[in-house]
Amino acid sequence: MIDKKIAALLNNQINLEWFSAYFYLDIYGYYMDQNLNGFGNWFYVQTQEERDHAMLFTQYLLNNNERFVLQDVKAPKIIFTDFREPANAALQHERAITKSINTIYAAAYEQKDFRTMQFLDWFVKEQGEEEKNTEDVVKRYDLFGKDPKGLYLLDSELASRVYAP
Ligand code: OFO
Repeated sequence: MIDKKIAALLNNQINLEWFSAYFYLDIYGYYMDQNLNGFGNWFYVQTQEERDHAMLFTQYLLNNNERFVLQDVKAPKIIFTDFREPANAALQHERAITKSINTIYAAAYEQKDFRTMQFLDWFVKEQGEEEKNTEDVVKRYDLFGKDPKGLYLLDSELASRVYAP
């Protein structure tokens, strides 16, 4: 049995994960429209991963006899004016998601809800990886992206990312 407050936080996280998927799908659209298909691919994979995260939260709630309640997913509203902005916005977004996961973790810790803490351990690690990977894209763009050849090579590199559930 999960504490109601923790169940509500977990339920809210479903929405945040779907929003993350929407957000990255929007970024995918931006880069594809700019013919940066490698960047697009990188964010398409990211979209798929966020959808998977949402599903993990639904499953966890169901496995613990909690019916999840879906909420409206906000439409991403950012207008991007250069190639760096979407990647940097993604990095800021990942940092905010890390905070949200930490908030649930802290609530579970307070309740001695070790099961939820163990479930969230995977997300704690995942957020560390996602922040690092997204930051790498921003840093590599800063290093190579201003030069057309560098941008082409970076885009080609990002094209090789594969979805590996
Ligand atoms: Fe769901 O991991 Fe990123 O946000």
